[in-house]
Amino acid sequence: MYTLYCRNTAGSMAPEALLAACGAEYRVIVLERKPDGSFHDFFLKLNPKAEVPTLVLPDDSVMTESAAMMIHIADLHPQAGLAPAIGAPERARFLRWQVYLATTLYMSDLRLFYPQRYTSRPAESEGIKEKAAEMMLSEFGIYAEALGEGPFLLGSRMSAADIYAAMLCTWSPDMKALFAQHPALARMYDAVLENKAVRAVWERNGA
Ligand SMILES: N[C@@H](CCC(=O)N[C@@H](CS)C(=O)NCC(=O)O)C(=O)O
Repeated sequence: MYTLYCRNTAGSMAPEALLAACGAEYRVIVLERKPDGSFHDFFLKLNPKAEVPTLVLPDDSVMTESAAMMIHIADLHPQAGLAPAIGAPERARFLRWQVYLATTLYMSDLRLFYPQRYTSRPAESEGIKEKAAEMMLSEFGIYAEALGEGPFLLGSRMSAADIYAAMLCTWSPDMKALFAQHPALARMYDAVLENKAVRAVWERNGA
């Protein structure tokens, strides 16, 4: 059984949806902070960065880093067909864009929502936020281009990377405008949300 520490609608939503789509046995623990805002010691021991998602695997080892989780979980459940196998021709494309999403869009989102964490000079926060919003749009544009006709990254076959990209879309400050600008993202998002397991996780998260 997997244990996923999460916060609703945060970076844990994609690994949660992937676990569900794979039919894996898992439980989610929605993380609560202590009244003073700090984290409980047990969680800091699991993840010194105190971030979600944090995943405890069935063998009790701990995993952090959402992109690594998406790849690992999908690999462990080949019957779900949510990652091309090692050596398959589409594997490189899948890895490339899964890692792209985590290292560009996810990071821009964090700067947009928590600009004060990226500077020691509070007066700079607005500038960090503005630049992050600009970068997100350009990074989404590059991804939309990569999707082509899609609807998924790998054409007609959904993969873990699509679930992750759909999560990132929900963090866009204006999803409607984003989809109007990039119909490929809208097509991908709607196609991902057609998956019943994914939709149920979106609903549990209140997304
Ligand atoms: N590189 C990490 C980033 C995880 C991350 O930044 N998570 C955010 C939520 S989306 C978090 O828990 N931040 C700590 C906080 O908000 O206190 C990953 O991909 O898993």
